Amino acid sequence: MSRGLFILFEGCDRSGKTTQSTRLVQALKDMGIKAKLVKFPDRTTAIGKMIDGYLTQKSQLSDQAIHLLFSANRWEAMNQMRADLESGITLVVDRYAFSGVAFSAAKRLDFKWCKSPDVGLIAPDRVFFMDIHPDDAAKRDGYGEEIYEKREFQLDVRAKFFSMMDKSWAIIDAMKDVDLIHRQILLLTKKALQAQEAEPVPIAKLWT
Ligand code: DGP
Ligand code: NA
Ligand code: NA
Repeated sequence: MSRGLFILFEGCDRSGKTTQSTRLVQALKDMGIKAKLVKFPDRTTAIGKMIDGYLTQKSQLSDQAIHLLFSANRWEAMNQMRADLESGITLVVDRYAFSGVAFSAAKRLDFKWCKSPDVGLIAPDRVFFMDIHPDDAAKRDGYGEEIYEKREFQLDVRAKFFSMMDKSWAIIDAMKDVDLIHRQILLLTKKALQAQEAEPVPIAKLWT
């Protein structure tokens, strides 16, 4: 049995990642493919609760401390994610280490320093970047409730994401119709699954 794929959604806030990742998992399951949704930050763990307190502005933490907590929140999920991939489950992940670097580097923390705690995490096989201009994102429901939802900052975050892209990334126009985006993403995911079937690639690690 072949391993599952690690499909990642990244993007600025309110770009539709949660909607699209949820729909993708459902579509894969409907096709009889084992799939699971994973969301970062995972606010349910002890570390995740500290992150939630920071994001909702109930507590304060230094830029470095929150950066390391976000990374730890990914590391604490690694064993389960590896086990799932090895057992043939395709993981659809909503945010990951690229968010970690983009958000902290946008605060002017050193780019290399930002990457270092996430070195060695499982690498995604395919990344969908939900691209939205922060001016358009700001018009969406609930915008501005959390600490990072400010225009200038999101512009910086978007630029940082662009600086990290490689050929495993696809830029998705997040302003398009929700169903259209879903079909585009499903098609790209099917292609990735077929490619993995034809020529299996082992699980890789980040930034090595
Ligand atoms: P979300 O639950 O996807 O809306 O994410 C919450 C906020 O946290 C959002 O503004 C993006 C930000 N974020 C996600 N991951 C990280 C990370 O690893 N580091 C930092 N600094 N921010 C992150
Ligand atoms: Na958000
Ligand atoms: Na989201």
